[in-house]
Amino acid sequence: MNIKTVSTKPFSDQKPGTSGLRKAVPVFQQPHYLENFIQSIFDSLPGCEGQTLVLGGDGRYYNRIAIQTILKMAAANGIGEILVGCGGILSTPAASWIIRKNQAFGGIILSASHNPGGPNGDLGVKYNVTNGGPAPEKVTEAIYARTKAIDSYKILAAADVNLDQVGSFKLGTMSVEVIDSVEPYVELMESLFDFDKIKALLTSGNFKMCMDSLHAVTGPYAHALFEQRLGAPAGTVVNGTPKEDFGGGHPDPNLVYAHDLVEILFGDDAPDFGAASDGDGDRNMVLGRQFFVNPSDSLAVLTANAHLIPAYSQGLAGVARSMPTSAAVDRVAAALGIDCYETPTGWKFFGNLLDAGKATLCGEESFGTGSNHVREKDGLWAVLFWLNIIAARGESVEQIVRSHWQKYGKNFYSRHDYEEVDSAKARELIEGLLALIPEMKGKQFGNYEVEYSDDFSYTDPVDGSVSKNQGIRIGFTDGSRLVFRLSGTGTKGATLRVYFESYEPDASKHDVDTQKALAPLINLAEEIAQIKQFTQREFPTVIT
Ligand code: VG1
Ligand code: CO
Repeated sequence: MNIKTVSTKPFSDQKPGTSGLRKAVPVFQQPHYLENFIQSIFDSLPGCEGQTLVLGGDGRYYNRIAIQTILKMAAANGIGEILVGCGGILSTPAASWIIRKNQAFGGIILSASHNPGGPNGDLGVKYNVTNGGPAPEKVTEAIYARTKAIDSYKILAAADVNLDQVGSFKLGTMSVEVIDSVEPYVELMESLFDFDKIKALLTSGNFKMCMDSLHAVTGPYAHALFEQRLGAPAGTVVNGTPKEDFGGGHPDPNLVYAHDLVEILFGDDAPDFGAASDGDGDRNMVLGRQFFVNPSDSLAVLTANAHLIPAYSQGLAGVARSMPTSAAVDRVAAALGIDCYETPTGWKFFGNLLDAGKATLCGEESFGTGSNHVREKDGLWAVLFWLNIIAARGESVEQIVRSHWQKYGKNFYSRHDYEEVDSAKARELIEGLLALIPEMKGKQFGNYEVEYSDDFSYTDPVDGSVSKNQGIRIGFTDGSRLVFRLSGTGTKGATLRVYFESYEPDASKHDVDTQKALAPLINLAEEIAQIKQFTQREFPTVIT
């Protein structure tokens, strides 16, 4: 075996963010950049020698090249076996499932999720642990510490291997198993949902759906599930062939970046149901005919209807949501008499709750929902969950959501993103807010009185670990709330996220346009934070 030890120097910018290390492709293309980070992962995993790891990515530009490098480095670092998705493809939830199903030691997922791809787009590397979920902070911190000290890495001198066919072979002494990327995931979904009921709905002739995979990783999964297994007509899945640059778009399922789907669902003769997923398949957007489902509401509706789903019919242990996610699900949890946990942004914080059996469903306002079936959020799982509810209730998406509001009241909710703003100015805005926190309580702004204000800090109820500085919250006595935080996934400048929420129990007021209903809070956020001045923007880049 020809193992080379290559000397290198640390890069100072390899700190993993909300979801792994994300950088522009040219950054990853610098000599030793990817190798340093991968070696730092191996160096931070005591006992990984001889173990099984899972490897795959969302198919974006540089995925194939990076996978070849990682395979040769794994072989040189004494990894026993690698399970790699055919063509180097695994959606994030599928990778999580493959780790769990095979009781692997962990996995490396290549993705920058919803960020654009291509030679000038982004790439990302994320390490997932034995439970199938994103590495907790203590692991990502160890990896980061190692990136700052690294002076060499190991790589096997070998030719590239063929990953385009299922099969097994050796790379040095390491076994490589090229596995079907899609089938195990389809089997998992079939074990959770009532496929007969969903199939009856999709083949009834009275129900039309459109799934937009945005040229990203869910294409092959969606074709296999909806068209092949569940009988929906060919053409149900659009943009279903993954492209290395996602067709030039942002593979982000929201009202701005998935606007083709939005136009179809809000157009004449619209289908009954629309859905989209992101670059790596862990997010979902759900639409009814001329109706948008806010992701925070989606989590609440799934929770309230979980008893209709075979996998969850015995009841839920609890639910969890990220802090900026609206409190709609809290009301359902209270009605069901189950616990509701509030965590920082990012799926890694749900792992312990899921492992400890404290939560069954989890969700984030950023189009992410999932359950204890894997340890990642799962876009197609959410789509199937919705289809199963629709099939079981025989009602439209709009009817289901409206009756939910009728029962629980409505949490008007919106997020405004200011993308690619000046990092120093964004930091200044946050510092300014932090300085205001101590004097906020009791302050009156028009009709609003501040009930509390803090920089959110989370103590994990399972292992007691503390995560500080997770976003600024300003809560008012009427239950409404403002949240400010900086994105940990962007790669250009800074992205400011501002979250608005207010509660309306009166169903006769549920038709008010969301931005109008929240206008007083939106104006207040501007007054308090001087967003226009600091971002130099009149309007947000994305409004959800
Ligand atoms: C964003 C979302 C967060 C999500 C994260 C990763 O993080 O807000 O809810 O978990 O992306 O999702 P941030 O730090 O940019 O706000 V994905 O689909 O990019 O893995
Ligand atoms: Co994603």
